[in-house]
Amino acid sequence: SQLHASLTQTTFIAVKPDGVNRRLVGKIIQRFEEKGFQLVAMKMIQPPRELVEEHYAEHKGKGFYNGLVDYLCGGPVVAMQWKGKGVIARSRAMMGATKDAAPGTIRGDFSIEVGRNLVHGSDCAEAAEREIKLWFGEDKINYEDACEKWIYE
Ligand code: RTP
Ligand code: MG
Repeated sequence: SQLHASLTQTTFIAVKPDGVNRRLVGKIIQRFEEKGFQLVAMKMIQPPRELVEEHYAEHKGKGFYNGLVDYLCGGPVVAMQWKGKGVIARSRAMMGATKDAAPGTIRGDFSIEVGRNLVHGSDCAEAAEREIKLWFGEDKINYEDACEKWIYE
């Protein structure tokens, strides 16, 4: 069905090292859960430099690139896959703009600097697919269709 198809949209969201070190992981996850999105995969890693360079390859050569890579591989990152209707665009809206994020958004409420902005989210379907492969590889975590058994005996 069309509803089922829309529910299969999945995005890559990461809590960056400032979010982890500021103890904001729970709060950030809670926002996406409360919205109605479903957490389908999560792991915490300190990403190797090569992974982060590839993740932000589109920004290579820009003035902020080296600092950006230092920042993201400078501590633990909580890497996640989130699923739901319109989750790619809607989670980006919930994160807030790159610059001067509005109050009510995660960045707008909890961060001041563009280079300490707590969260990453894929900006389109192609990026989501690429980033999920990059961060999770072939680890295919696919429990969502079987989750009823954790509610009903
Ligand atoms: P992200 O990829 O981390 O979700 O952030 P974004 O889409 O909102 O922003 P993007 O343009 O992809 O930039 C990636 C990260 O680079 C830093 N940045 N600094 N100084 C600057 O002008 C500048 N522009 C971007 C931010 O940390 C941004 O999250
Ligand atoms: Mg981006």
